[in-house]
Amino acid sequence: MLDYQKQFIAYALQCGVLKFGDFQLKSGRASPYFFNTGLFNTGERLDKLGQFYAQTLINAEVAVDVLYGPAYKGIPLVSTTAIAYSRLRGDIPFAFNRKEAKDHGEGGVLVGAPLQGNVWILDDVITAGTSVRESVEIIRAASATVAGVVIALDRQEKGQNRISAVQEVSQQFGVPVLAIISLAHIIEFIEQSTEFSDKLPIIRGYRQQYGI
Ligand code: OMP
Repeated sequence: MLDYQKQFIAYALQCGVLKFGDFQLKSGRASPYFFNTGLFNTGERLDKLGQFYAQTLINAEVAVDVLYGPAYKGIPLVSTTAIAYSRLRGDIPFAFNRKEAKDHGEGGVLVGAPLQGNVWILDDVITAGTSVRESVEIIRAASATVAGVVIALDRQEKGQNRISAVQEVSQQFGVPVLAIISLAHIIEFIEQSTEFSDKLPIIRGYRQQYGI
């Protein structure tokens, strides 16, 4: 685990984004942990979140021409990541979509920079992959390349096809899906901490049962 990944987990715990307890997931599974990115809900938190996304792209040493955030949650995400990325690597264009196409003014569903070259989709967590699918269609319709997807957490859980939602998206569109952190990092973090050591057996058990 890299330093910034450790810092991200510590910060997510501090903000209440990462919680341990009993949670019911969209899939119906009972999970001993939950990651609620909606709690990155202050200026400072959003600022830091953008730095972690930008760091993930930079660490992956990939070509990045445009950042794309699917509405609605991807809009603050792409804005803060573009700011952070521009500070670390120089200016970077960004774009997002409207949920409702405008039929007047400039028209269309896209706002921001033109989609061209290697476009990276920024999302929070992938559960069913619906928003990524829509984003891929929009980007390809603009004749740009979907270079990949960046998410905050990869839960590394088996879906219906025995692979994870992240692997499914990656295979279906033939692109990498980068995550700031994964369940494996959370487990490593807990192993190294004294504060959460009591959570280790139940989280390991959960991974044993549902992990990929
Ligand atoms: P969308 O961003 O709208 O796709 O929602 C993400 C979904 O993932 C929501 O239904 C959340 O409840 C769910 N989710 C998390 O946000 N964090 C987790 O750790 C696990 C889930 C989940 O239900 O799998």
